[in-house]
Amino acid sequence: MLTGLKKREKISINSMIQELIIATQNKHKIGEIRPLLPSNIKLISLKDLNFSEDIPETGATLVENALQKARFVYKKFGRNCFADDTGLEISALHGRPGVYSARYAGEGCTPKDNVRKVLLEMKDESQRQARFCTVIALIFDGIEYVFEGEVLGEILCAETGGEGFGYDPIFKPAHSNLSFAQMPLNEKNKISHRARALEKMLEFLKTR
Ligand code: ITT
Repeated sequence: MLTGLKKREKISINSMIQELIIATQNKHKIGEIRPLLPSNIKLISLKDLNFSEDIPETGATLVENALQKARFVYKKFGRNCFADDTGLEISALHGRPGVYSARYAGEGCTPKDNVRKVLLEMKDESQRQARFCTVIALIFDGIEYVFEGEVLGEILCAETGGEGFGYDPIFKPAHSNLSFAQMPLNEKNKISHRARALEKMLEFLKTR
């Protein structure tokens, strides 16, 4: 049985815990985000809620898509939630794949197909600058907030490294000798687009 003091402590700790649904079906994103969260934030995945459908993302920008995914989940579950929409923007390809990063090689394509398509399009290109951008849309107590993070870098000429996911094997952040796929998760998390957007959201949540 809890003593009066212990009970009070437990109640005050529980009232500090913020539950947040992460509106993604991408397990790699969850794997990157989870270790960056403080202990007072309890992350709830769509799998925890037995929800396995794809969430529509039909917007023309990362912001529109992130908001669309967060609104979908907020409407369905009525609980605080956030969504991440990420794009790889390559200067020589006029910002492509950008908002089309997930299905760049066509409907039903795999991340490998997308990487191959980028490598092919960049085959004879000497200007290889690119950036990853993540937009996080948070719906907290019914109000929408947007946070953005980016990392600049370049597209490699071949896939390098076995860590990470998606375009990581062909993206080398500026000031690094390693591709994202050559870095252990904690190194990618120090500088990534997603970690930077998340940091802004966590700063905001501290004030709640
Ligand atoms: P959700 O919409 O369910 O969150 P998704 O995989 O469709 O998952 P996005 O539209 O945000 O997510 O991402 C587009 C694609 O960009 C994604 O499928 C990955 O292949 C790639 N991608 C996203 N974040 C990445 C990262 O940190 N490193 C490498 N590739 C990434």
